Amino acid sequence: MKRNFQSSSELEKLRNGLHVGRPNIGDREALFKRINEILDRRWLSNDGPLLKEFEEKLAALLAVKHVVAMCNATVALEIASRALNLRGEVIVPSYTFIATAHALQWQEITPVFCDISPLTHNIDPAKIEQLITPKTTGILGVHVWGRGCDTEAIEEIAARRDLKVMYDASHGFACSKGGRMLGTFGECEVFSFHATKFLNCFEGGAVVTNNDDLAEKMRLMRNFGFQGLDNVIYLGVNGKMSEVHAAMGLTNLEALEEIIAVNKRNYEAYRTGLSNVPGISVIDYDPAERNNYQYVVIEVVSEVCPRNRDEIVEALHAENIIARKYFWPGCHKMEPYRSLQPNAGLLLTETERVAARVIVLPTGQAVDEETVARVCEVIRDAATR
Ligand code: T4K
Repeated sequence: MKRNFQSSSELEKLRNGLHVGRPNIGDREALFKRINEILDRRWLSNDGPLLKEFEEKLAALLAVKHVVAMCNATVALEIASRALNLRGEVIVPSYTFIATAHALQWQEITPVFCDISPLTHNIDPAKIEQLITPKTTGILGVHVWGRGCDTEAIEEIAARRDLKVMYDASHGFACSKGGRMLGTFGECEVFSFHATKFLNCFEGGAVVTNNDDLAEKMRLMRNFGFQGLDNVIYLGVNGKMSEVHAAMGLTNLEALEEIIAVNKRNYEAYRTGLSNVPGISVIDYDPAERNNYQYVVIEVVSEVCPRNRDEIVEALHAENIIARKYFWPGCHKMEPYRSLQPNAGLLLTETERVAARVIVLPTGQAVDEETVARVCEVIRDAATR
């Protein structure tokens, strides 16, 4: 079990509630057919045919040379940063899921937390240079909510200061930035295919890159460093994606446009439903870009709204709507970072402000317009009470 729940009734409530992150699921028959074929073939993991097909389809969709699928994005981040030879310190936003920071710290690389822009929720390039020290080897940007980072500014700094750039694109599958698909920026980018993500493989992730040598190195690293049957040439781990996970990914890939349409419908219904609630705003997605609309994110501006964010979340939870406060309180306020870097918050003013006002609402295939209307009603009621 991931967490210690306060009581069995809390656990029960979480089981039955309306959740953020209910999985999107494609055609079941297609999935079962693929699983039957896996069983018939008796080839369950280790570079199987479905894994190869999944990697090829993703590469074509993203217009990128290499997709190296892995067991999850956390391991993918670890393998990618190790393959890039990142060491010492890496600049990263604190406003992200804890896995981004942990993937570095796990390898004894210090995540140096950079503040974000309150407008984009992404790392603020104007605050990067002041954090560079002789130990800095790279910048790890995160495309939060699938909205692309300011890749141009980040990569300009990196080129000038001789740093490597990689991105955590866990939220950004099928999204674009400046008309270019996320996945094609920096040295490499990492996607998550966790159950709660836009494209899910139950569990899964991938590193995508146009760099041939890097791709080859990561393929070896995800399989213990084996080159051939008896020869290990790198320190490696078991980062492989199994056939059943690839089967789920391929099946959901076929439902991609359908899932985007449902997410967009819900997103627009939320925008309409919350349009006149004082102090509540729904974050924008640039209509000129490709967006997956996987996250419906609202901000509670307490100067305008009579209730604060936590009171609104409490009201939603009381109605069994399990809205989330991602990414509160920020990585720098979680262990081991709050002990290792007790003063990091001094430079993270916008991170702390944004983390204190964000609520992520339920969406995806499990949510219909009627449900959206109910969630909006609870928010309206709580915000104006
Ligand atoms: N980088 C970024 C920026 C990320 O956001 C993430 C993951 C990663 C890296 C690491 O990716 P992976 O290593 O996981 O591939 C959830 C997800 O578990 C996590 O993958 C995700 N980000 C994060 C934003 O959200 P938790 O701990 O908040 O929630 P969790 O996993 O308990 O699930 C949330 C809710 O979803 C549950 O309360 C109920 C619902 N749910 C979940 C699962 C697994 C379902 O309805 N069905 C399910 O099968 O992290």
